[in-house]
Amino acid sequence: MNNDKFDVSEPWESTNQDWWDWYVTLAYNDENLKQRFSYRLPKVLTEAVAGGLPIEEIHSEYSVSDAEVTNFRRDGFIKLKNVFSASTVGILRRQLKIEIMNRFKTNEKQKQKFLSLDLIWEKNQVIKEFVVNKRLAGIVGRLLGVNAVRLYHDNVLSKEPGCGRTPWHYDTHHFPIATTNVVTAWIPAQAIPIEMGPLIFAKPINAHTFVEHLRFSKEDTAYDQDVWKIFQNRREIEIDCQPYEIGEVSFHHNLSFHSASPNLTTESRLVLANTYFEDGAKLVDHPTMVSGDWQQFIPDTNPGQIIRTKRNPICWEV
Ligand SMILES: O=C(O)CCC(=O)C(=O)O
Ligand SMILES: [Fe+2]
Repeated sequence: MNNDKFDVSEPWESTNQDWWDWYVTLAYNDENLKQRFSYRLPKVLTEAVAGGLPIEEIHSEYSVSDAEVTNFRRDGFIKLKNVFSASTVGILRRQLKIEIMNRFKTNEKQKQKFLSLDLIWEKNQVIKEFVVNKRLAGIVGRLLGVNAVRLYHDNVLSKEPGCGRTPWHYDTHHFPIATTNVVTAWIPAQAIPIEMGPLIFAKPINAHTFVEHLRFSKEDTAYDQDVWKIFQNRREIEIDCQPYEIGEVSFHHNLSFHSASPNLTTESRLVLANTYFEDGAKLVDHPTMVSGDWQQFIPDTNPGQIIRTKRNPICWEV
């Protein structure tokens, strides 16, 4: 990597996997936390399901209450249970696993890495049903109060056993979309106990204003540690670190500050993370390095133009 790549004002010129390899080095990790917890997947996730994917069910409307919308807007995130049934999560998990195994060699998987794949929905029909998904995009639409929602990208995330924390950040850092109406649906493909590395959220949604003055460090864990210190010392801020049940999905706004714990278990923490945004939004004027290789996700679009490519289909509209 040349020095230019460490200038955050420059575009990122490498792959998304390189981006994650670099990004997790910015997280502070407690060296004493090396213990491995054994994790046994329940049968519903390991046994083949007869009858295949319940297409209608997974695209049907999920009812979001007014109180849930209020909580999302106050906190910047919400965790909703039973968005998918356990057997549906089993189908998703099998496909995510196949894609990860196809792409990464076993020795790479053993390196305690944060493995990432994207644009998988274009080649895997089952995963496509979970990405261009009316139920998830509909939840996002109602949480944001908008009329139509497009896909920014899918992300298959496999935090391997022994992989450390994900650094504190908000996604506004990453997404070159000129709107604050952006939400990521984070869909675990198994339950996530605390030891496996659930997402950790700082609430309320304006937690980012307490850390905006901090200098972003692209070489070490200083920024991550500085954010932690401020969040721990401010009475206005509460840290939410809760396990996920099977079928539970979290939705976080692009202003929500979050990180994730290390995976101290013996099993990969498999997640599908889909990011959706309000239809009509434009590409920002100056995409930077922390946006990763965004041109893949928004092809043939110039800074300032409305985003409406084939890779950004409308997934839900009123
Ligand atoms: O999976 C993780 O540890 C982090 C994911 C994340 O930051 C995101 O989906 O916005
Ligand atoms: Fe994030």
